Amino acid sequence: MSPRPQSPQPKSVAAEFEEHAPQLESDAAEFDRQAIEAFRVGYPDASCNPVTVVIAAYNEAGNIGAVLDRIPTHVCSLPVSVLVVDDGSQDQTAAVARDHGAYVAASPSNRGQGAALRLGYSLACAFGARFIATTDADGQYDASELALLVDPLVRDEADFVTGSRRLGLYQSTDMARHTGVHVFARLLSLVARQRITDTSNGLRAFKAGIVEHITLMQPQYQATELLIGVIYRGFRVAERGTTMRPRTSGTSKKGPNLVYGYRFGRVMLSTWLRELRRNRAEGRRLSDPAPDLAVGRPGDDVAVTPHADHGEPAWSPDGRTAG
Ligand SMILES: Nc1nc2c(ncn2[C@@H]2O[C@H](COP(=O)(O)OP(=O)(O)OP(=O)(O)O)[C@@H](O)[C@H]2O)c(=O)[nH]1
Ligand SMILES: [Mg+2]
Repeated sequence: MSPRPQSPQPKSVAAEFEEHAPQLESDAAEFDRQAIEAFRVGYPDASCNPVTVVIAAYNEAGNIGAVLDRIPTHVCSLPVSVLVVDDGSQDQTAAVARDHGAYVAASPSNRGQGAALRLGYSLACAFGARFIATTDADGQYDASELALLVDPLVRDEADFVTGSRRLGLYQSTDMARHTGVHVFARLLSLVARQRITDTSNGLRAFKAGIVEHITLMQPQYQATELLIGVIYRGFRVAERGTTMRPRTSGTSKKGPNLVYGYRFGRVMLSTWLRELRRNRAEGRRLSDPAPDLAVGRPGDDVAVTPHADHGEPAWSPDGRTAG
């Protein structure tokens, strides 16, 4: 009698990660290099202002214009640039974003929000941003609150500031979402050994220098990879209460709640294992301080002025320097 075929053992999350990570990284890095080159050709005079808002947008033509119109020209007295990363939208997302004054990095193939943001961070750094902020293209966040997040960076009280719907306002009636946000925040607080109340808020700001110290490999569910990476590198993380509304129009790209929760949890676990191992290999402890960050570049003469007044001027086409 021939032996029964053995069904393959399911791989652990860590094993799956180890197997796919190097390939993903090299392919993605090559894609990013080409996209940065294409951006340079498209915008030969490109230069990012000290605060650069990076927005990943996919099929958001109905929302992106209004989102861009609400981004202030200055945050904490610093001029703002906006960079939209659109990868393969089938609608007019890129054209609308350009019309509303943003730089647009557009590529034909869709890779996911995480890949788009990673490319946006690289571009923002390469073109001179000192503080990178993010928001979403679907109108869920209030860009007038960006100053709340940039202010602790400018004052050097934090390196990374994330919005928190639980400390602010969460206008969702979806109880599963409320529960998910709560549960993931508890889990992350445990492994981070500090209180985190919102692990997936898309409104955030951080010192641009952080980018070179963290590993970003997740093509879609990026929020928790970024947050855990920053915490495990020892950077100072702060939260500020912000507003989160239902999206203005269109549908979520993250799938129904169960799928979203499962994939989000998987990314959280695999990132935690990765960062834990990396710290062990380097002999680092969670409480060790982060590498020094240079805010600004040599020869950069823009003054960083702490600014207590959060009233920001409204967007005006003349005031926008980007695009
Ligand atoms: N460039 C790019 N952007 C994406 C992609 N997927 C999502 N985005 C953008 O990322 C932002 C967040 O995506 P959403 O689908 O709203 O996901 P979410 O806000 O995490 O989840 P919801 O609460 O369900 O809305 C939006 O601005 C999307 O347009 C993608 O594949 N490529
Ligand atoms: Mg959304």
